[in-house]
Amino acid sequence: MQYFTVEAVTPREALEKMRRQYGEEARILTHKNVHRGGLLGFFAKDRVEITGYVPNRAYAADSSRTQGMKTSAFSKPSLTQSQAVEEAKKKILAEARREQTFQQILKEIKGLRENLDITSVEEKMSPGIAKIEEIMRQNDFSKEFYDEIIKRIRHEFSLEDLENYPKVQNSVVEWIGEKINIYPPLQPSDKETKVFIIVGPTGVGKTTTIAKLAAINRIGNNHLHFHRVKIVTIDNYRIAARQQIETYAEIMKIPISFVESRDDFKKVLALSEDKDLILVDTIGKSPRDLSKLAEMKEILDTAGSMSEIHLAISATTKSSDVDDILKNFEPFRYRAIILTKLDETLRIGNVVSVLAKSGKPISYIADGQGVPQDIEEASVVRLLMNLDGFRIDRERIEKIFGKKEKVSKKYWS
Ligand SMILES: Nc1nc2c(ncn2[C@@H]2O[C@H](COP(=O)(O)OP(=O)(O)O)[C@@H](O)[C@H]2O)c(=O)[nH]1
Ligand SMILES: [Mg+2]
Repeated sequence: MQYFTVEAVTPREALEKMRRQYGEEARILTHKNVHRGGLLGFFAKDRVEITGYVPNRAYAADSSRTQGMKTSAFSKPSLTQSQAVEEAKKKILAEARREQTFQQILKEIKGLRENLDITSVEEKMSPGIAKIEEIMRQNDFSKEFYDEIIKRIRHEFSLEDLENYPKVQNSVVEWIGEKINIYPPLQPSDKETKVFIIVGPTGVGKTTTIAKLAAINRIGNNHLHFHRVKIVTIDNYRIAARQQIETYAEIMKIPISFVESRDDFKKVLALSEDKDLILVDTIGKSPRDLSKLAEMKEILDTAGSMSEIHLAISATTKSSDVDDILKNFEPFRYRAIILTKLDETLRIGNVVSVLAKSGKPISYIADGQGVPQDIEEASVVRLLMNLDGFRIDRERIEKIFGKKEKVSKKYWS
């Protein structure tokens, strides 16, 4: 007995192939469609597979003709033959079972693929999500940041609600707001002298911000203002860039001291006990000059617990640089970020993404070169208003995050 498997594209071709190879006596046992090729069943081609056998010619031919009687007396060969057929059946059944398992797996993969297709259909069906992603990208939010927001949309919105774009947008703006941390502004204290220090890269607006803070806290009409303000400039690079701040101090009639070393600073602090606010400007070259930064830190440490350090960062800085700056200045243990030059960019996603990740709060926002009007206490509302592409419902976010007015209004009206 000879078993065979024949495969072809069509049933007719398979049959012809079987006849050609195994003759007229070939018998078919199974006949099925199979998938061939492709990857995990994808792109597979359908083919026809025939399995069968050719009866043993010695028995078949002989028994039917010349040795008819003899053969009938020989039960053994016919038994062997039926055993063989049984075996063939078993083999084919086992094969079929394997095939069944394979088909099952194929079915599951197909199901998986269909699920995937459904997801992409869902994505296609909610242009709202695509639009949110696009706007967030335009605002320079990091991928990590907007992926999280989109995940949250998917999680919290029903398919029906997803159709309501204004609603989705309002929630997204609110969630971005939740990620922004705010540090409270300077408050005078009866008991002690406050030392407010600004560090940060060159050119971000530290000196300008010190002048603005001096002005709004010294001569603004806010009843909470400090009465005795002093400016100290620490210049451990000995760059002697004094004129800019000296001019401001002169106009505002605020005393100013220049300090180059730890001892200098100690002396100035000791002589300033009568002041209730000391604003400290620092001069640096490159934040990568770590030895100079270490020296600066040593000088600033002199102020000890009286002091709080804020790090100035320009809103125009790209996110990888913001990340570097946050790290380089980490030894200063700054409490908060002063965000400068907000007027120079419509994209604040970069800074918001990095700050959200680091958890650092923002204390002040500077949005122009004007001293003193272009500064305000940081507020979530102010930052959200700066987002580009979203229609911001100001009343709503003020209800959630608190109303904030421009400082110039608060101090100068
Ligand atoms: N557009 C804009 N320019 C600013 C702002 N703050 C400071 N500047 C300008 O940035 C430049 C550097 O400022 P400066 O205070 O000297 O930076 P510093 O090196 O950090 O002390 C100056 O031309 C400032 O007028 C701001 O909020 N917006
Ligand atoms: Mg400066």
